[in-house]
Amino acid sequence: MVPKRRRMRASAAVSSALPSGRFPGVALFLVERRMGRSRRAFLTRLALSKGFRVLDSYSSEVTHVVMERTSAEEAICWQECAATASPGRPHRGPHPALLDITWFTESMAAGQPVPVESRHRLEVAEPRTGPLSQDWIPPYACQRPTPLTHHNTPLSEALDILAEAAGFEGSEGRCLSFQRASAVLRALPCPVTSLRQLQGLPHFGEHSSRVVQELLEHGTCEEVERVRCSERYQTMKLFTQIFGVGVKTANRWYLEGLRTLDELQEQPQRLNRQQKAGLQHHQDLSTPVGRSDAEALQELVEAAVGQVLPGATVTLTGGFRRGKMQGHDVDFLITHPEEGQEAGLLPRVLDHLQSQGLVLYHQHHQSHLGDLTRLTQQKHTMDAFERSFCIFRLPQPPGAAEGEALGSWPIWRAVRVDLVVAPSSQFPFALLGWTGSQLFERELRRFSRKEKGLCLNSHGLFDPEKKTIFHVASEEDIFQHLGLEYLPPEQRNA
Ligand code: DCP
Ligand code: MG
Repeated sequence: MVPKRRRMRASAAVSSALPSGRFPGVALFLVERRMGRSRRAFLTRLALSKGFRVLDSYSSEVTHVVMERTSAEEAICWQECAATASPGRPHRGPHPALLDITWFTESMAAGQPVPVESRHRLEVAEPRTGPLSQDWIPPYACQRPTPLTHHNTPLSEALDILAEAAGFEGSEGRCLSFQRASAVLRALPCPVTSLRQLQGLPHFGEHSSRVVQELLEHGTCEEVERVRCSERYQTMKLFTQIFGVGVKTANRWYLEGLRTLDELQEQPQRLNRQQKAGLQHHQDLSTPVGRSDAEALQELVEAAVGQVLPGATVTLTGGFRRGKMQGHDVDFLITHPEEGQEAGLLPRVLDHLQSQGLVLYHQHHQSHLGDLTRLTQQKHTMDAFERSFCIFRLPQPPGAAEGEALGSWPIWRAVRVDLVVAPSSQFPFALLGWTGSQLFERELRRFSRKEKGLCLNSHGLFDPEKKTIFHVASEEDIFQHLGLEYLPPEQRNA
């Protein structure tokens, strides 16, 4: 591993390079995949020393993309993915040349960019219609970038419905199979237009392939439509969307003949405190929370945390950290640089928020941290951090609701907020665990266990053979320990 200080020096060198370099009209981008981080940093310094301009990230300014040990098909896939990953920055003018490292080494030896010849180029003449390279679509979602917007939304949404319905029936295996197939579709660099493209892709069994085939041939899938319209699916969806109601409770109510929220309201004896609050604010809580609301909440939580424990930090996690514009709740992770200072923080923060009239409901859970070795081996989805599941009363600025009449805007809305507190040594693991997506997290843990023999959760990474715990300073360190290429949060939308 390249020490952090050296890594920072390399990227600082990139950013501070002269905008034009010695060769105007030439801007290099070196692709880290296959090349590796340290070699990329080395080659970057070499090129800068020769007066080349090297860009740190892929953008419309790049003229020469340099890759190592990469096939022409992979290069095209990479370019499509890179273009998807920076959607706001379409390429003006011609696409950059996709080049093998030989062009780079010859240019370095010559001290100037050598003319691009066809032997340097990594380009395929025909657009792809055949199977997508399995090498490019590895089986675990944590091994491949998954952007928020992708090329196969109607297909993945259909599989998501079948996954959700299987979850409602308690068929975890079937649910995961559909989720994994859907996640593969989200990671593809192009739209699937023929069944042949699915050949050899991971997680495409007979059932998921049949659904895709029907959608490609008829534009709709009979099974998906049947499920979507069924009373069972619709009721289970309605009930599980209530704060505090899981699949088991929803199923019991369904079997007892309940179908509507009104019927639940009439039977308050069935509901616990959390579910009562969930029903009371159901209309607001089933309306997606926007990014501006999440940012307003962050300011409120930061102010309260800053009052109670100066120096503590508040990080937005969950879907919003992955770049989503909307979510069903807002997730925050709180820590303090001095380990131990954060203990027992939440009751004081909530008192402060409550005194401002900002809390409609909260349910505090104490931490049960204790021995880290034991904690890192826990398989439960729930972690042992101190946390609070809350409903906040968020003041609304005028103009927040669509089509509102002047002077009649809603003064506040209810929003679901999760507050979690982690000690600083566990913060990178907690951040990784709370950023999601849920499938991404599952796959990351499965990859750690099956491929590396390591136990990963939101508290740490443990080697059960050597009985050692890994100490890390960042999410990047965790990916590195697992031998995975780092994926920023926006690429974890599996
Ligand atoms: N999480 C998890 N396993 C769970 C629940 C949550 O790994 N069973 C992690 C991953 C999630 C994160 O916590 O991304 C936050 O949980 P949310 O349910 O809030 O999920 P998102 O924030 O991703 O979705 P939304 O935008 O709907 O809030
Ligand atoms: Mg969330």
